[in-house]
Amino acid sequence: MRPAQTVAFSLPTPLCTASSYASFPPRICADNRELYTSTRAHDGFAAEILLAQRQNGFNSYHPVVIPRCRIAERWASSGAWQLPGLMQRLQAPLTAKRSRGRSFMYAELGRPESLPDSDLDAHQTDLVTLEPKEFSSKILSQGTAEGDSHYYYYTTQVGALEGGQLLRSAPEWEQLVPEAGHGWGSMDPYLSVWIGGAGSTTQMHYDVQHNVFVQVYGTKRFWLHPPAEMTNLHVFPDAHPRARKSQINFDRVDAERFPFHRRLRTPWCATLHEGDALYIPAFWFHHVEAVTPCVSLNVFSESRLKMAAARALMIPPPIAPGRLEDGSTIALFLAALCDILPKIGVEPAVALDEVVISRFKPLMSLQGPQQADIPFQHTDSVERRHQDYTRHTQDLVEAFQAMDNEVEGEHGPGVKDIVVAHLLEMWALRTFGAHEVARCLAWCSSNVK
Ligand SMILES: O=C(O)CCC(=O)C(=O)O
Repeated sequence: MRPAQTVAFSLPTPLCTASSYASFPPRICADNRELYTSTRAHDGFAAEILLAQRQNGFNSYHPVVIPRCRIAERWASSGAWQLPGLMQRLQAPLTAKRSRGRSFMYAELGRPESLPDSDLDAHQTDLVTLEPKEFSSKILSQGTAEGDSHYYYYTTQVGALEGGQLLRSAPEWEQLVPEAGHGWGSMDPYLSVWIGGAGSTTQMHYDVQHNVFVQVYGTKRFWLHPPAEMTNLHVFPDAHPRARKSQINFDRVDAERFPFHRRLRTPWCATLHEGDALYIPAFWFHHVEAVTPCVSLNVFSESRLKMAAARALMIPPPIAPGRLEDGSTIALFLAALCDILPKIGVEPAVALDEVVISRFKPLMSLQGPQQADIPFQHTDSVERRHQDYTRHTQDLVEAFQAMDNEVEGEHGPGVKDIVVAHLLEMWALRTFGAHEVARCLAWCSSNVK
């Protein structure tokens, strides 16, 4: 068998120049140090982030670095969040992730209807319980001759540490919420801590919450891609335990398995030093590398954009559940997609093709007998059963309009692509079951006109 073709990882150095994107961050206003005072813009968005974005020529749906952010600087300089001070404050043992490789890719296990995690070997981690001092010495020696050849990572919600004492020691964290008005979302904002050694990476992924990330000890580097790069990043399917993460190993890209990788544009880069903060809007992809041993804190908070997307994803599948093998249900399913999708500006053939090649083909071979064994029955009976999807269409148009209202500038279509991929998979799953999603969408992609 021919070995997989590999190409070297092509992440640029920070502040990349030869790029179709501008360098990141091109300009930061030096006097923008009062991040998150009580000031809010008229729509409740933190005025200081908007200010930093405007001063950089970014729109409001764009990541921005706030160097020497007031809260971050206070935390970094107090010593309480520096590695030695933090380890002293922790009494209880920590349960950390341990890996032979440097890449940490979190999986949500035990979800009721999920695809098998076929790539376990590549990202195998186990959990180890260590005394804080022991953990600290492991991450400080990580990658050196004294190290034990493993990589260690610890992350948790700060509220879970020492009976909530650490959270109470940093009450200003609540100011790190970009959109005001708790209560309109389904999730309360929370503060998390991330502690790891030099070289560890967190795999490229997006979150549906806004993220304000603060560096309190050491140096961390981020690579960011806008939502429109979803297809090129070959994201795991939504029913997969590693949903939202890229399937690509960026240390050794398999160009044959991930054909869209070559279309990927140069990412934005941001290097955070102690006292710097980074705002990552919901749905922006980010890949993170600890340049040195690091302690970071971040606040995830609800985004109106996620609420708008959730509205689209609550719309049920257009047809009743059925068996893939009976042939007429899948034909009906495809007919419904062809009716509904164009009304929200989506070309069914393109959307199906991209979802299958980008998300499913790298995981499993979808060619050959798998597709042929579904009898195609686009007969009169299908035409007769073809329903009126006006309600579905109206609901989707409204939900997409709500998303448009939240995203300023050119990134709206990228968020919609993510939601459409999710919707196609969710409808396929609820119509045919988790184990048939790949076959259903591959069949639709091959038979759509
Ligand atoms: O700092 C890290 O390693 C990961 C942080 C991250 O993925 C996040 O804040 O979403």
